[in-house]
Amino acid sequence: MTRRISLTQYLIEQQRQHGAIPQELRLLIEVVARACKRIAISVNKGALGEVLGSAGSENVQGEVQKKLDIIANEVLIEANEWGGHLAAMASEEMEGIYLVPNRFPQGEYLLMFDPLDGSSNIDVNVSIGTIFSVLKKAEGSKGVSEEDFLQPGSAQAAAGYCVYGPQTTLVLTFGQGVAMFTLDREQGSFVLTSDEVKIPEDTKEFAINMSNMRHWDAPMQRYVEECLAGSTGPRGKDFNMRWIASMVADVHRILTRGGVFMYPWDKREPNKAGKLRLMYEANPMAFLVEQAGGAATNAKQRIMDLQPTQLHERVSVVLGSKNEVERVTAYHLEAAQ
Ligand code: AHM
Ligand code: MG
Repeated sequence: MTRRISLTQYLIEQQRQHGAIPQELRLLIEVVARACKRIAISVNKGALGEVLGSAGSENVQGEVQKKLDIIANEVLIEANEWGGHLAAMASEEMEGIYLVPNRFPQGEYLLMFDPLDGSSNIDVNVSIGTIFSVLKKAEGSKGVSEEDFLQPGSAQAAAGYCVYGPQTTLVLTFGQGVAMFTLDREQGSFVLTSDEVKIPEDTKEFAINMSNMRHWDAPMQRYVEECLAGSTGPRGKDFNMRWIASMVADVHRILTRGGVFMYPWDKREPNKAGKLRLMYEANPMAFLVEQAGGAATNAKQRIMDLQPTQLHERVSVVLGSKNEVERVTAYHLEAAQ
């Protein structure tokens, strides 16, 4: 019988044998995983748990909040505030940072999350997920403010997501590869199901919201037009397209079988760099994708090199199979010259 490795065991082994993670970080990830299990339970209840539909409020980005967006945010905060490993948290659903209350011990880590990504899919029973990114407060910095969070993605100590789909899967990186864990509902624990996640360098599958095509810039249109031209076009091969409208689910497919995911800048709101958020969507996904051998850019530069200036900053995203990401990026750099 093959040995089943639980998330707890995996994390302890990472800490002990490989020295890959400090104890505090291990505890933090365990707490995040526990919160994800609670979110998975609410997601699964659906209409029976009265968790569907709008909450009747808007978040800082002016998006309508769903009941589950708020529930997931609360679950993550409640689970993480008392453990002693965090200094503060930040979320897509909260305008400012959330300081660990004084009654709890303070740690050195900073946790950022999109509590429920793919909100438009909640009510229609399509995969959604939680995305998270972990940073460490700069040494010697007293107290904690929004400034402490404004570190490039390359400074992440850990990142991951949990996708609530036909299976609940937790995907993690500490900067030494990517591991996937599947939730065993009977046991109530995450079990390691893949520890050498690799994205193939080449692919014939792209993911983009095609309905926005007329608004993209010329290099983006060129790339997709060439894919659509298939075997008789300049690429000489047929491409397939997938768009789930949940970044977690689209990235999960790419980590599983390759592909390229794009949410580019477009002309409708030229002052916005893109739709997705840098700190708690693009950076953690870029970290996972690079650790699996893929690449992630904003169509010009490596995402993890970008210096954030705001907590809720947006960014254009191109990530996945390396050769395709490099091609999209090259088209943009060529056009900029
Ligand atoms: P959300 O964080 O409010 O759910 O928005 C992010 C989502 C991504 O998961 C997904 O890739 C994208 O928005 C879908 O956008 P669109 O509705 O344009 O297809
Ligand atoms: Mg969201």
